[in-house]
Amino acid sequence: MPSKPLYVLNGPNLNLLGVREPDVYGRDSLADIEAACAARARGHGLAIDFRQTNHEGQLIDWLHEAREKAALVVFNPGAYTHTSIALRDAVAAIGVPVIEIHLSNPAAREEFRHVSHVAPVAKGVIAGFGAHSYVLAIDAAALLLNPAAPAGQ
Ligand code: CA2
Repeated sequence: MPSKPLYVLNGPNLNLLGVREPDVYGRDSLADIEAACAARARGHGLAIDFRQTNHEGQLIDWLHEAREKAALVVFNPGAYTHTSIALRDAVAAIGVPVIEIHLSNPAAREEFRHVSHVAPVAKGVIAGFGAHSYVLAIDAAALLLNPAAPAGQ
């Protein structure tokens, strides 16, 4: 198992989780999700560094930082998913696997959410399982980082 942490990066408005729009995004706060990710990662012998920002440039700086400091990035770019070529370029540039995640299933929502600029350069995408999308991504990260582990562990 790697000594570097998993970065879990969250984009704009995700700080509002649990406060507004529970029908779309669930009742868990981002702090609840962070606790669930940390516990799941611990079970895999991994550590996480969990962050949120409302600023595109900050996400790019964190992705660049991940190049040296993270084993893998779990990334919910929020609405920037559908708009940001700059984030796509950063994900493509860093050489660290990135798992794109979403609470909702953007493909089942408005047409403007059907495009992800990040997905083509991500290792994979997990979407539509609410807060469980994050926990499933931690499991996927553990699998990617330790592919020899038997299924079910
Ligand atoms: O489903 C996801 O995780 C999204 O990345 C969430 C983004 C949305 O723009 C993407 O299409 C899909 C929006 C995050 C906004 O989060 C809020 C949380 C509570 C209240 C209002 C917004």
